[in-house]
Amino acid sequence: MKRSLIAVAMIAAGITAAQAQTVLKLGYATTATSHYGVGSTVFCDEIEKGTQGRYKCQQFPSSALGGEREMIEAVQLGTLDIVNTSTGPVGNFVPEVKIVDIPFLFRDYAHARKVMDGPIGQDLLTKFPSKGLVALAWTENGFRHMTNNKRSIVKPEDASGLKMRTMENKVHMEGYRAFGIQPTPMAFPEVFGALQQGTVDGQENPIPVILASKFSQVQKHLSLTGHVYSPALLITSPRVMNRLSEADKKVFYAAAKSASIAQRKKVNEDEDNGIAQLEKEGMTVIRKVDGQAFRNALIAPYAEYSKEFGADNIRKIQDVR
Ligand code: EAX
Repeated sequence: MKRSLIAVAMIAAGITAAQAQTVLKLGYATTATSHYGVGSTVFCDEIEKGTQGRYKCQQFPSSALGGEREMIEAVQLGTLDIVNTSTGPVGNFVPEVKIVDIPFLFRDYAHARKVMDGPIGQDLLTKFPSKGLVALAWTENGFRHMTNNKRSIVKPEDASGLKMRTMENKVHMEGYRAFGIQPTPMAFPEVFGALQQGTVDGQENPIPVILASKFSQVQKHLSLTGHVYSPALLITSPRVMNRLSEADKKVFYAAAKSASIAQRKKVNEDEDNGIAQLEKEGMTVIRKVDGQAFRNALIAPYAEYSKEFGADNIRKIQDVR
């Protein structure tokens, strides 16, 4: 009799523990071994450990759940719990964020990361809840570079007339038009096919994405334009956060911070080793790009950006040291 009571108690304990475990679906655009995968895995490991297994993730890499805009919509609708996404389509949901997508706004990684982790970046995170989203932390995609199949790009004239895939991002497209590019907005899952079929001549992405997506198989030329910094974000929803205890909320925010550190470290590694790798895979790499010529081409778009975001807000970002 006593033995069966213990057995029942143990089964009951097992059932409640299993029942108590919540599996959160987390999606992102690139492979599980890419920078997004590394960051997301650190996040998932830390929330599982920090909540004694009460929360864990099911990851959906490689755009398995659709493009980044679709995944953000799904988080808003409640069919997805968390997305690790570039800011590409985020401005369509939280317009204030678009300011960080201005080409040539950031000098280098140190400047960009300082702005994101500082008062300006943290203030932008407060703009999400009113849109049915919760931004846990800034992760990172990286500085974007141009690839194409037609010719090497050293100055804007070389990019002029090229049909380039862009993210669904008006700030980017406005700038790229000033380089003479024909911007073609497209969700990320369609990019490899479009390059392969020649629907577009080229695209622009950070080294970690070009590497992870094997774009060397469908693109000849890589120019290290570094024409825009591409931040990323771990985004969830009030629906998920409201279920968490205060202690678990702390675990989630701390895990997101660790994910940011790990993802940035992976971006650094890919930047250090990836260009030589892409050359080995057959790409022609232009390292010496005329950055000033690209900046000069942006005078008119910057006048528009100043109207949209305020010249002082742009100056505040540029002045961060
Ligand atoms: O965030 O769409 C893009 O080009 C992004 O860089 C990609 O989805 C990774």
